[in-house]
Amino acid sequence: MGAAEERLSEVLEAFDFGAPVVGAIRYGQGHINDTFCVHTQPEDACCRRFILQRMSAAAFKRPDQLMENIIGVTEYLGRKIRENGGDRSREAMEVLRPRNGGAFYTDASGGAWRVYPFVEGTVCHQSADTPELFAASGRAFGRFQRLLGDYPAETLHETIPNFHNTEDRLNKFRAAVEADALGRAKDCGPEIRFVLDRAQDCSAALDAQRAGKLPLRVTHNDTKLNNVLMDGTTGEGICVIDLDTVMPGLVIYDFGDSIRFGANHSAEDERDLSRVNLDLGLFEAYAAAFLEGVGGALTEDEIAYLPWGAKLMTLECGMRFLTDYLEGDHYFHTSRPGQNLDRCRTQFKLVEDMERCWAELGAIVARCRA
Ligand code: ADP
Ligand code: GN1
Ligand code: MG
Repeated sequence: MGAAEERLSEVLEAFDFGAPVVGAIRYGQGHINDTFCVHTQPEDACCRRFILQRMSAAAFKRPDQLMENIIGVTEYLGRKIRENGGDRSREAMEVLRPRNGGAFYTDASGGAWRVYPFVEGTVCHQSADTPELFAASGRAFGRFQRLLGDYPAETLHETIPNFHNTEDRLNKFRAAVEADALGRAKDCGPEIRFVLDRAQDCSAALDAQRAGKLPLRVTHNDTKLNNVLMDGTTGEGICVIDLDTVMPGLVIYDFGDSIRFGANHSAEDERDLSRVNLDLGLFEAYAAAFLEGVGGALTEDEIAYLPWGAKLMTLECGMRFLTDYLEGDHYFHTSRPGQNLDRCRTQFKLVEDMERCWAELGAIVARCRA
């Protein structure tokens, strides 16, 4: 498909931004889509910005279905936010349709592009420097969950089939080790063993779901700290973004993915593993705030399984990074060789920390519930 930059001028022409475009630059730190910030200059107002994204063809096979989900969810959230007296333009994403009237634009080489107005006055954090900040993200993701509590789940397309099916992720991982397409398996023997030693764990949430303990809800499924925009002045969580994977799922996935990314003080690709440590204070701050945001909607079993959500999302994500490393880094964006293996190692270090503090994680969740 080629570099996204090569298509930019064609794509910028396809949208009416309401004012002349001054420029478009690469933006953000997402691992999946090609994201640009578009600057426009209205005649009698200050610069207006937009987010322009080429949706990842490796991740999303059906951009039409993906955008149908996003339009459905953003319009629904918009209505709810207005009903609650909120500010629709800041608290929910909005899709700016291309001139041809569809939900997205397909470029001459088949790339699928969409535009959102930039949510101004917000900050996107890459790490949770304080418990207050992390708690604010937890309240926002919890509220997101609550607002979508009545969303008609059956209308949502599965944008990535089996996205958090950890058993399926394990099978795909085993296949990648078996194929060893680039001869990289020899560099990651301990990491491969780490996963195989935890094969049983990969069924923990699915077993509970099959036993009727964990209900399907409409979940975000990608609740990293950098997928929520925080108010630049008050620090509160304003707008949940990156809605590509809003699908039916388990609430423990949304809790767990936030913990995986945010409840430590190191980067996801940190090479010095002595710096990668689960922070129980951050875990507690997030758990309390997430439960507050959800507002009493969770069952006892869902709350009891929150630590499993944290461990499973971390193990699964490490396994996904390792699978991508073995397959030649075709899914997650990388900026240096070995980055996916480094990412995998940080995740497994956090899994070890969770295993060591397992009883404490349960006690913290019980405390937050009380
Ligand atoms: P990816 O799936 O690649 O992670 P995201 O949709 O999360 O892509 O976007 C990447 C980054 O772009 C976000 O982390 C955020 O910094 C920024 N971003 C996305 N949408 C908006 C928006 N509407 N307003 C402001 N910033 C945004
Ligand atoms: C990706 O899109 P982004 O960067 O917010 C990925 C998540 C992973 C995460 C790891 C659609 O999230 O599932 O947990 O990277 N998103 C998709 O950082 O695969
Ligand atoms: Mg993102």
